Parts: sequence; C-alpha cells; structure tokens
Amino acid sequence: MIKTNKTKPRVFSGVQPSGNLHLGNYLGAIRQFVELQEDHECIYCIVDMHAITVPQDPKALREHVLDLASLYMAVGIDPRKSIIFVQSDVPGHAELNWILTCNSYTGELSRMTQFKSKSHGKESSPTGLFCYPVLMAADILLYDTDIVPVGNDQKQHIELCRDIATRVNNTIKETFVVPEGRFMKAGARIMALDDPTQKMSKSATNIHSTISLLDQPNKIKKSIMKATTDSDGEIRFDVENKPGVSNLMTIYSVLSGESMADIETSYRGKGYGDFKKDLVGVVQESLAPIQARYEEIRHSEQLIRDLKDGAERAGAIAEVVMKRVKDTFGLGLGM
Ligand code: ATP
Ligand code: LTN
Repeated sequence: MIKTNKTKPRVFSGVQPSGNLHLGNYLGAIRQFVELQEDHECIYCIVDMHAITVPQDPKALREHVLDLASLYMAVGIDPRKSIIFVQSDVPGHAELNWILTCNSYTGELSRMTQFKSKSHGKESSPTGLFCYPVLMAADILLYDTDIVPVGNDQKQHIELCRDIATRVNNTIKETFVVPEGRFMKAGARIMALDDPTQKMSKSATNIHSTISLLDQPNKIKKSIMKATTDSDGEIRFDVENKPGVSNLMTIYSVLSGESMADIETSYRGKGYGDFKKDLVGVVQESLAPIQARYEEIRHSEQLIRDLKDGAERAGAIAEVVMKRVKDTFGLGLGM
C-alpha cells in the first residue's frame, strides 16, 4: 500500500478551456463536481496544456481559462472547499507526462477512439493529439487520485490511465494509486440538438447544436424549438427509436428532477411544441442564477487570488508524489 496523507477520498477532474461550457459538459461532468466536494477532497483543473493539442490563439486561451474558472465557481464549486487551478501552473503535470510517455505504447494509444475521430481523414496529426491521453493520465496520477468524475466519452482514457498505473506498479515498483472513473447515469451523454446521433460538443459548427451555459434566453429558445425530433409525435423515452425526443427528455428530467415516467404522463396527448416550450422554461430558469454569479466572479480580483492559491495547494500535493515517482525510476539525485 502506498502511504498518502489523505483524510478523505481524493477526486480529480479537468476540463479544457476551449470555449464556453455547454449543457453536455454541465450535466455529464461538472454537476458531479459540485456534489462531490461535500465529502471528498476535490481538485478541479483547467487543462490548458490539453487545449494546445489543437492550435489556439494565445490571448484568447488566457481569456478562456478565466472564463472556465469563473464558470466552475458559478455552478457552485467553492474554492474554499475544493482546489481550482490551471494545469500549466503546476510543473509536475509536464514532468510526469514524460515519464508516463516512456511507459505507454503506440499500440494502446492508437486504439483511442477520440484520437481516431480527431485525426480522421488527415495524413498527419500533432503528436500532442496522439499523446493526449498520457497527459490526462499524468494529471490524475500526480495527485494519488481515487475518483475521476467525467462524462461517458472519457471511459477509454480512464482505462488507459489505470493500465499505465498498474503496469508501473507491477513491473517496476508500487508507485501509483489506481483511480476509478465515476460516470453519471442520467445525462452522462447529452447529444447535439441538431443531430442526436452525435454528442453535444464545443467544436460544433452549427450554433443551434449546443446550448452554452452562458446562452441568452432567446438563443436557448431558438435552439430548443429547432431541435431535431421525429414524426410520430409521442413524448416517450426510447433512445434507440426516438433519439432526439429522448435527448430533450433527459435534459428536462435532469434539470427539473422529474422522472421520465412523470414526464411521459404529463405530456400524454400533447405535442412536441408544448413539451419544447416547457423545456425552454426549465433550461432558462436553471441557467439564469449561474449566469448572474458568473458576471460577479469573472472580472473580480478574487478570481486570480483563488487560482494562485489553488496552484500552490495543488503543487504541494504534486511535489510529494513526484518525489516518489522519481525515486521509482531513479531520476535526479533523490534529494
Ligand atoms: P469537444 O466537444 O471539443 O471534444 P468537449 O465538449 O467534449 O470538447 P471537454 O473539455 O473535452 O469538452 O469535456 C469536459 C467534460 O464534459 C468531460 O468530462 C466530458 O466527458 C464531458 N462532456 C463533454 N461533452 C459531453 C456531452 N455531450 N455529454 C455529456 N458529457 C460531456
Ligand atoms: N480529456 C478530458 C479532460 C481532462 C481530464 C483530465 C478529465 C484532461 N485531464 C484528468 C479528468 C481527469 C475531457 O474531458 N475531454
């Protein structure tokens, strides 16, 4: 057993600062972050080094980091309960990334579906995109993490992280805590409003495909009213045959707390128009308080102070783990 000084199970997760968060990010991942902070030691990271696996405008990247930090806090992550920090502010991420790169295989990385879809049709892709899951494993293992709350789409990356950790533990020396993924059931995968066979994504080109947490009431209304459904007119949860309606019902259910059965009963005999109109209200009411808090936080000096403090607290944990890792591999002078 590795000796750690944790008093509660430790949670780590990260989100890329690549544009505003959407409902998929919120319902699939970040909502869990808020719940977990009550009885876990939580570390939430803004993964700017992952963001540069695709080209970024440097000025915009810095702004996006602050946007995301403010959104983290606006949805209810409390910097006094949890650690919130920017990945590149703690050098251990890059250091451990290299060590894990030397302990992972091109074969296993080639099987990652995210890499396959992001590099699809291109003759060559940035090496960073290929190694993206190794950096993610470094993020997690750097903090002796027990639990990683993420959306369903990250399952394969979590498995890879566990494989790398177990391999080092078994073949070299017991060094890493092997983490567990925590995936939300309802809402773990929110689909694009214009194409319910694709996940809702920040990189979508059609603005009505996603709902950003900062969307204005009019935009929310337009996107939902335009959402793809089907022609049978019945409000029934059936992901296979009615993916569009089922996706809208998931959003309704998770935000309102009503069960699918209750929703089906209330809308029996009514049309999609009525249901969509009510969903617009549910989404607008859920996002309004988040947006109001966001405005208060985004340009406050406290935001920067909280992020600096978060990096210091994260760095202190990372330093202890990095010393253990360097000892395992015989790196440095062992001081
Ligand atoms: P992109 O769409 O550009 O790949 P993204 O929207 O997936 O980016 P990330 O920063 O990669 O954003 O994801 C942040 C978190 O949100 C992850 O835990 C991810 O699993 C989750 N997530 C992203 N999209 C969805 C979705 N449509 N439904 C549920 N969870 C999601
Ligand atoms: N790849 C993740 C973001 C991420 C992450 C992490 C999530 C980077 N490092 C560590 C959990 C733990 C994604 O959500 N797309």
